[in-house]
Amino acid sequence: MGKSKVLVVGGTGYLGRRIVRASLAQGHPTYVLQRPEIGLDVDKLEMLLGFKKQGAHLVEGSFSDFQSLVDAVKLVDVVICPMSGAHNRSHNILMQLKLVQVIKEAGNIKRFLPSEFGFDPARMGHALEPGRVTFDEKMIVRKAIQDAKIPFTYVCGAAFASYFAGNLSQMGTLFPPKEKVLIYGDGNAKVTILEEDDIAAYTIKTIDDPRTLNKTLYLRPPENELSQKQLVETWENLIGKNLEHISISEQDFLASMKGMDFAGQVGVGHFYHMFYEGALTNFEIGEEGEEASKLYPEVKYTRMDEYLKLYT
Ligand code: NDP
Ligand code: GO6
Repeated sequence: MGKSKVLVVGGTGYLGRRIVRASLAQGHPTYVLQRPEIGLDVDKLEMLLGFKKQGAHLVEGSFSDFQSLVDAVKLVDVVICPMSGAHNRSHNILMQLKLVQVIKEAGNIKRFLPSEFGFDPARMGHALEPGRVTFDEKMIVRKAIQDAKIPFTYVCGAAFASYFAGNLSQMGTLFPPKEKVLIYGDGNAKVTILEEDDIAAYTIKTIDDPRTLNKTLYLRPPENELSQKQLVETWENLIGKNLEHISISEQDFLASMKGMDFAGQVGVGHFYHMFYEGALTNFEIGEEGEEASKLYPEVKYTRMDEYLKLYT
C-alpha cells in the first residue's frame, strides 16, 4: 500500500505548517489549500512557496466556493484541518461544517482529521464559560462527521510547549519568569506538554493506521506528563537558581477572569481545567482511544528538560 495523499486545510497556521512539513517528511504526497482570502499576507505567501519548494502541491480553493473545495478534496485520500480555535469570536471551528459537507459530497476520503489538538472536548461537558465554546463547537463538528459517516481520527491530549512550557505555564507571556513564578494551587496536577513538531509527527503517523480509524488518538507520552511543580523544578535545575514560588488558590485564579478580554477569559478557563482539575490526564484511555507513544514508539519526542534548554 502506498502512502496516502494528504490535503492540509489551514496549512500556514501555527500547527498547520508543522503538519505540512511532517507530511512531506514522512513521504506523503502533500497538498496544501491556497486561499485567495489571504490577500496580501506575505508571511503566508512565503510559507506556501516554501512548501512548494519542498515538494508540496498548492491547491486553490475557498470556503466561499463549495465546488473548489470538492475539487481539492477529490485529489487526495486524507484531509487534515488544523483550523484556528475559538480564542477569538470568529467561530472558525464551525467553518469545518462546510468541509464536512464537501467531504461527504466528494465521497473519496479515507480519513478526516478535524481541528482538535488539545483538550478532548468529549470530556469537557462541564467546562467553564466562555472557554467552553471551543469544546462545544468541536463537538458539533464531531457530530456532523459521524452523522455523515466520514471515517475520522481525533488527535487530542497535549498542550503546545510554546504556550505552556517555555513560560513555566505563566499566562500572558511566552518567556520564563526571572524571579517569581505563579503556581496553580499545589502545582501537582499532571499536564501533558508536547513540542508542536512532535504533535505534527504523531498526527501524520496515524493517518494510514487502521488502529486509530474512528477513534481518538491521545497524545500522552508518559515522560512529558509533568506537574507544574516538576516543570518549574526542571527549569530551576537548568539555570541553577530557585525562583520564588507564589501559590494562587482556585478561587483567586478564577476571579482573575473578571475584567479580562474574551481571549483572556477563555485562557483562564482553559488553564483552570488543566492546572487545577488535571483535565488532560485525569482519566484512563478506554476503548474509544489509543495512546500515541505506545502506537508509535519510533517517534522520538522531545523531553521538557531538553526543550527548556532553548530558553536559557
Ligand atoms: P491558527 O490560529 O494558526 O490558524 C490555523 C489556520 O486556520 C490559518 O492558518 C488559516 O488557514 C485557518 N483559518 C483561520 N481563519 C479562517 C477562515 N476564516 N477561513 C478559512 N480558514 C481560516 O491555528 P492554531 O494552529 O493555533 O490552532 C489549531 C488547533 O489547535 C485548534 O483546534 C486549536 O484549538 C488547537 N490549539 C491547541 C493548543 C494546545 O495547547 N493544545 C494551543 C493552540 C491551539 P490558512 O493557512 O489557509 O490561512
Ligand atoms: C490554548 C493561552 C496562553 C491563553 C488547548 C492565554 C485549545 C486547547 C490544551 O491560544 O486558551 O499565555 O488544550 O495569556 O484544546 C491559549 C489556548 C493559551 C492559546 C487556551 C489551547 C489549549 C487551546 C496564554 C494566555 C501564555
